[in-house]
Amino acid sequence: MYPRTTATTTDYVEDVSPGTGTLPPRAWYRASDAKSLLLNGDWRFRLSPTADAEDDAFAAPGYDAGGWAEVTVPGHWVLQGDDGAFGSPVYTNHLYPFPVDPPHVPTENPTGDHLRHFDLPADWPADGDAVLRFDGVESCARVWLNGTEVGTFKGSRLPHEFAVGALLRPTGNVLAVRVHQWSAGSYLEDQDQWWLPGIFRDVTLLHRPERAAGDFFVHAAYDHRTGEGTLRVDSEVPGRVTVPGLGLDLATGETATVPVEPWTAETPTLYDAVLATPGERVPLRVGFRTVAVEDGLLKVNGRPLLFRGVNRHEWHPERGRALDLETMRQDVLLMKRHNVNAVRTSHYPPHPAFLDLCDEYGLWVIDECDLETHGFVEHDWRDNPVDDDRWTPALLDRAARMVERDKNHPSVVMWSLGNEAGTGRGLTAMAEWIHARDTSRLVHYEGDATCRDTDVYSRMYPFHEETELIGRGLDGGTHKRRGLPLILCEYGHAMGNGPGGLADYQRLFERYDRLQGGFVWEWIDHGVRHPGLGYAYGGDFGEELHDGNFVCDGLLFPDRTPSPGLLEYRKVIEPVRIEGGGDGSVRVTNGHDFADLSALAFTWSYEVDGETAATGTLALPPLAPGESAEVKLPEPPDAPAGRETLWTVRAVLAEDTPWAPKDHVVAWTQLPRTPHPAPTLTPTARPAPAADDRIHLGPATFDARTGALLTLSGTELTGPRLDVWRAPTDNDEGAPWQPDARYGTLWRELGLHRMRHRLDGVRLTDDALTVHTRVAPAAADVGLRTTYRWEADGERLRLTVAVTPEGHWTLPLPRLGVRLALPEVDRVRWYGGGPGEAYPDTRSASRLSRWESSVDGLQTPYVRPQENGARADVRWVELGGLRIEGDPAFWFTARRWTTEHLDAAAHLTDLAPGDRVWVNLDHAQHGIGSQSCGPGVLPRYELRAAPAEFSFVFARRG
Ligand code: IPT
Repeated sequence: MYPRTTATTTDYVEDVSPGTGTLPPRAWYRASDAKSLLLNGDWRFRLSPTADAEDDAFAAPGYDAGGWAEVTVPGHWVLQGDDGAFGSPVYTNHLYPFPVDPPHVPTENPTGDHLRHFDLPADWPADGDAVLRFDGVESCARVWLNGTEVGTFKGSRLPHEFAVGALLRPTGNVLAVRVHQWSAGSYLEDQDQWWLPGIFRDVTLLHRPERAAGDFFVHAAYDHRTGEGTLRVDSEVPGRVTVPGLGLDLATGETATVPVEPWTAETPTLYDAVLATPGERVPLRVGFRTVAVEDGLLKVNGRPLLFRGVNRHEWHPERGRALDLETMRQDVLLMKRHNVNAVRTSHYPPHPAFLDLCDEYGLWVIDECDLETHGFVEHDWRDNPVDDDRWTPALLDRAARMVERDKNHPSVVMWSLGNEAGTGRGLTAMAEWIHARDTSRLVHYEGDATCRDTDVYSRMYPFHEETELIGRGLDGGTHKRRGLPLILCEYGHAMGNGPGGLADYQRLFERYDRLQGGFVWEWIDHGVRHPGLGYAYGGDFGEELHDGNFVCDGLLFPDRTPSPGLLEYRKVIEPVRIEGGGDGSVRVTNGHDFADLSALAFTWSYEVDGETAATGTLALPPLAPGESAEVKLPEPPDAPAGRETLWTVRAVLAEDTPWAPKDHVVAWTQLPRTPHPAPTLTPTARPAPAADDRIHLGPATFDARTGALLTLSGTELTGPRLDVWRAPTDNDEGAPWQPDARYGTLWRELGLHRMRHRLDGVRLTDDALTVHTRVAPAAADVGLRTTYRWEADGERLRLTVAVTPEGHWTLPLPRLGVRLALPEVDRVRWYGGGPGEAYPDTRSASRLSRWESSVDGLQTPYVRPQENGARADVRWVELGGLRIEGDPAFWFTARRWTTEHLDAAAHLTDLAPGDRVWVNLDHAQHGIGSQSCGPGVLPRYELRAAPAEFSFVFARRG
């Protein structure tokens, strides 16, 4: 390095050390009887293009920042300037958006000077000390109070505290914080997310009375054999611990064993307690539980767990990673309501209040350290900081800041060293430090294939086949690994339409004890609200390097509306299994790990042609976890012959809970009784050529030359004709690194988006009009011989489509059916699967009933537009004056733009409704899979080109 000539020192920015002047990390708690002052709000703000553009004069009392802009703290400045006045977000998955030369960062290093004036409240005690706490600043900060520098720090999603009592004044305090976007710390924070600089979590001034609580560690174990909990609170400052609910009053460091209700994610019993030191009373909530790996299984309180998890990044479409408490609570409530029981805090410790919510509502947590060095994979992991001793202090600092902050949460059952950081001595050092500091939890790290440093075997995105092999213990691996359970820390990539194949994973998890579930990637789309684009993703801010919409791969849309993927996941992981039992009965299995079924009520409804004919309740014994029972359904009421009948059985909440009201559906199933009869039509009408080059057949007219349907019951139509194309989904497109076939590309190469329709003949017989065609793409020697046979009675028209593939088809088809266009459609009513979309491998949540929607309401707003909105198992649909019945049941899709428009759109705002509604009636669909980062469509969900015949009966809506 050459000495710099500027007056300002910025050496700390590229220094690998974690910082200077900070206090040792300690347990976090929301509040105590000690005074505190939240310094969130409007701060004065000045942005500079480099780290050293400005000196530190701004930090001195009396500095006039009147001309500065303002930002809201907590916040990211790049999300706050008007029209990018403060720069813009940058999205890369794993590429560093700067040259890789650790620990150096670019000269262009956006630097935000933040200024806040504050007075102490009148009742602020004169004695004692004070601590200034930053809960999260990206990526490097230098802090002054009243003109005196107190220190610097890195570790964006970790707390940092400074002792500032000696610097405080009753009034006119000046807090100055200089934040650099890039620092040595950026090399450790290469997570797949937006790069978003700023003070994005709370800033708090805490009064520290004489002999206030320092660090403390609540040890609260549960012995399932005795039903007793053992409590010991180790405290840096000695004091007493009281737990009124347990009649406990003990000294810190003292152990007490008493009967307790254990804490589990299903039964999150917390005991209010107080830690009282001479100077402070800290309210605690104690949850008793014991985590261990025993007999090769991850157990809590002696019972194996099954994770039904999600990976959660912190995200808000306007505020980025600056989340308020209500948004955090919304996440927790949404998880609980969707049967999610676990969260991996990918890929950094969350706002600490989130963990309070996990304790309170009940979620298992893998708390992950703020560490990822994924970009080094591009350079064969050369210079990877986790394998370079110079960086080890920074890694240990990160591990300690996480563990010390979060160690008193019963919800946290595992510490994760980080994500995608390769392997190295630094990781081992972290694991050793954590194991020594906290013997009550397990250590996780997916990158450790040998499990040398870890207590569970963890994988991301293994295919079903391999997952099954691991379940059967046939995967080999080190001696240690063979004795460990598997969790999938990431699977089911929820990018765009999908993920498909979740039910297939769940079946494996439930079959093999060693498979203890997983965490879907990921909870929420990180779309940024954008005036012109709806939601922006990578590249929308003109980034030089970016990874497009790979940042939108969540089970929630950016506004937290559940996507069909979440509804599918909820159904797949429901903790109660309801199946058809023997003759007229239903078999219920309690799939919880801890709770019996006493919180649930069971109801049945008997449905005739999709309408409820009778309802009632079922009495079930309060089954213990793992137990099953069969209960008889009542004698069904009489239904006229020729009607489809079925039972829907539901498990609902018997009472209001903290996370959902009474009657919330936790699990359900449908048990068919009598099938839907196929529509019948006796062809009585004769095709009649007319003078106007038209053929009349029953209620329809056709073009005599082409055989194309022109009108039906007076309504003008375009089509129907064969359609095999869909706007490729993110999973069709696949990830660039996938070794397997990626159909989005292969389909386009073959030309399935530009099929040509050759007319081979129009034939009239006594009772039918038959149109012979061959449908094939230019340049290809494969095709689909397709005949359309039209028959009618006086009022209804039947189309029978017969398809015979010709040539050697190596690719599956995206879909197989017909497409037609109708004039404006108002409401759509159907009897079939709903309410939401479904595809062959994402159809668990599709429930047979009668449904109604607008056309717009049928669309699923994937941030990057793509195939969506199909309804499965449709018996009939009514739209635009028509009623269409299928034989067999069909898939139905309707939208106000064509598939080609959908395919061309990059954002939702590119989709402009036309004057017609485009309807696909599909005999079959290709599955969805998870190939945007994981396995493709499983063979049983592929749509292989094969001879097929299907028909539709069209009539005027009654
Ligand atoms: C995996 C990452 O851990 C996660 O952060 C995210 O990027 C995910 O992929 C894809 O969205 S890493 C990948 C190489 C499997």
